[in-house]
Order: sequence, then C-alpha cells, then structure tokens
Amino acid sequence: MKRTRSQDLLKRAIPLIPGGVNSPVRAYRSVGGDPPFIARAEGATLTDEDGNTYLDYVGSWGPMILGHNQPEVREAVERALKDGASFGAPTRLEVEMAEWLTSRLPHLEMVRMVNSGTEATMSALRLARGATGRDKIVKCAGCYHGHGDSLLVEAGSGALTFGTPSSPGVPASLAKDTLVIPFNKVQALELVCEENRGRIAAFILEPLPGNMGVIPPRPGYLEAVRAITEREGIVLIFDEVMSGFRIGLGGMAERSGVRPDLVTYGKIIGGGLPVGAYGGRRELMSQVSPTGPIYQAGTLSGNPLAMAAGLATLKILEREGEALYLRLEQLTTSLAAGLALIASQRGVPFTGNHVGSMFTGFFHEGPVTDYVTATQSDTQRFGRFMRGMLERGIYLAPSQFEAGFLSAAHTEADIRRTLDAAREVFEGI
Ligand code: KE4
Repeated sequence: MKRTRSQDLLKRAIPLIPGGVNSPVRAYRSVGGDPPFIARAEGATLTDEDGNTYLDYVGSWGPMILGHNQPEVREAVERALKDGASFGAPTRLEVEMAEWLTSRLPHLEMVRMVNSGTEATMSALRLARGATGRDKIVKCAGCYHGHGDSLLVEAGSGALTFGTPSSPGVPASLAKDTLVIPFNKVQALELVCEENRGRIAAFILEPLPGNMGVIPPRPGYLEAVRAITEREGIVLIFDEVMSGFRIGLGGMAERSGVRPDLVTYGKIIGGGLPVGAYGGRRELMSQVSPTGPIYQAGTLSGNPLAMAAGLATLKILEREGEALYLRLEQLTTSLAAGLALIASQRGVPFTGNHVGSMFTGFFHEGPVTDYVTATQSDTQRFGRFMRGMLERGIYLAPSQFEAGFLSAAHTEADIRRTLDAAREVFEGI
C-alpha cells in the first residue's frame, strides 16, 4: 500500500510531538513500520490520508462499539454543539447521564464524570485512600489503569508493550505503596493482605483484563477477591474503562455478579469523545468534594458534547440489547476460532482469548492466563502478522498486549475477509 501522505505527516509530526503521536502505542514501535494517518471512518472502515481503506479492529481502543460515524450519535453531537461546546456549569445532559447510569447499574449509587479513564482511576484511588486513611494499593501485574503515577507500576498496554513496566518519573516513595500481584491467583492476594494487614486502601483490577491482551478471570476468582477485600476492609475497584458496556450493558460486574465498591468507566460512555467516570457506593462517593473533603475536579468534566455522544451510544446499546451483544460475541468467536484453526494448520503456536467482542491472538502455545504467560508470546511474530494484515487492509491493534474490538458495523463477510487475509499472512510469518 502507498502511504506517502502518512509518511509526510509523520515527518512533520516527529519534531513537534513525541514519536509523532499523542499516545505511544499509536507509533507502531513494537510492531515496526510507520502508522497510517487516518483521515475519516465510517462503520467498520477506516480511510487513511492516502485513500487506503482498512477493516478496523481497534475501534479507537474500544469506544466505537456501534461503528464509526453512527448517524444517531453524530446527530446528537451536532444538536448539542448548536447550543454551545462547553459552559463549565451544570447541564441537563449530565443529569440525564447520571440518571441513565445509576438506574441501570445497581453497584453505581453515585457517579462523577471526568475526562479520561486515567482521571477516573486516579480519582477512585484517591477516594479509597481518603476514605480508609490507608496508603497502600494493590494492582495486578499487566493490568493497565491509565498513566497515574501510583498505577504506572508493572502496568499493561503501552507500558508493557515498551517493556518498561515501571516508568521513570514515578517517585520510589510513591511506587513503594503500590503492591503488585499476579492476576487470577487468589493466594497471592491472601499473602499480600497478610503482609500488609490494615494498610491497604484498595485493590484495583480490570475484572476482565484487556491490557496484557485479553485474559479471562478464572471461575471463582472475582468472587474470592470480593470476599477477601470485604473481610479486610479493602475498597474493591473494578476498572471497567474497557469492559464496561463492551461485554454487556452491565459489564463484568453484571456478568460476574460480583459487586465492586467503586467502578471506573470511560471509552464507550463518551461515544468517541473524551470521557471517564468513577462511582459506586454512596457512603464513599459522598466523601468527594464538594460534599466531602476528598478533592477532585475538571474543567471539561461532563462536557455536553461528550455527554450527548455517550448518552446516544448507551441508548442505542440498550435498545439493541442482548441481540446485539450476542451477535458481537458470535462474530468474535468465529474470528478467534478461524484464526486458531489457520495457525494450527500451519503449525504456528497461537492462542485466541476472547470474551464478548474483545479478543487477542497470542503467538503462544497457550493457555495464556496471566502476565507471565502473556509475556512469553512471540512479539516478533505478532509484529510480522500485524504488518501483513495491515498490508491486506486489516487494521489490528499494533501490540501483542492489547485487545481487539468488533463493532455493530462488522459483518460475517468481514470475518471471512479477515480469515482469507490471515491464511495468506500465516504462510509467511
Ligand atoms: P485513558 O486515560 O486512556 O482514557 O484510559 C486509561 C485506561 C484505564 N483503564 C483501562 C482498563 C484501560 O484500558 C485504559 C486505556 N486503554 C488503552 C488501550 N489499552 C488506551 C490506548 C492508549 O493508551 O492509547
């Protein structure tokens, strides 16, 4: 594919923006080659600056579950924009968003809107620390909760992709209060609680990790986590920035039946515009400023355009309901099964993990159940696969340690086309 315009734009960007990108994973450093610069998108299709089109399995990293440029979502934003972009004052749309979320999610008694998943997790942690008077937090190796200092310790996603799990710039004095345990291992949580009894404020986890690739929780794991954190007085935070509204309207909290004390959201609830949210038990959330002493604020929090896009997206997801989520799960299952079959026919070690419309193809014999097994994947081979698919117009996440996403705009014909491309690419990698 010719990508001269993208290459020219990258040349212009590099002296001005670190790596020429505004988020590291977009630079394609871990897979090689240069990223196409996207000009527009429609449904399941991206078009780059050179007019090349791609079948999109990134979906802006999760928000575009309805597909790009969904007419009702676009019209909702256009309508809101006519009334002004931002006021820095309370608006009707924020009340409607809070009413919609809290009426559908039993674990969400109160909610505060912010502008990114990072802000949501940072704020939830500050709330947990303020409410408990404890300083330590527990996270899982390979889980990514945004780039807040306390959480950029053995993080996933880009931090994992770059093999620098703990970033410079995170003070050791802060990192020491972040305790890291393996995902899916109950004993590890028991042990860290025993060693830090009475000093752990929160356990934050992706209940369905997508940032070391997709790693489903083992049966009973989340229930055990809930019981232990309950017993220890530890605030359980489900980071559902990725899984929320992605694997079902109620996310992993609904699918697992486990009730977190706090939950974070992002991505889908903004319909592609900048958004984040945190919320949960009233007796915790009522301690947030201005009703309580725990401070958190944001110039554009609850921005009317983001609320309009998010509400339109959520209302369509609710209207389409189970039938949509089932279709997404079926399409994703046939994609994952098809890739695994092609890999096995060519003797390529490959494991497809998928839940709902989130999937990751690990270049690893499998099973892939945590950070250790995920990081044993052949990232070089993944890079060759991803680049080969890109040349055939299939746009996959540019990292072995990310989730891929399907949308309501994907069809069975798209899956067939993807598998046809994979048959060719697997030949050569
Ligand atoms: P943002 O600050 O990027 O909006 O959200 C951070 C975040 C928090 N929690 C979870 C579970 C997340 O997946 C994320 C962000 N996800 C990555 C993709 N793995 C964003 C992509 C990027 O960093 O460019």
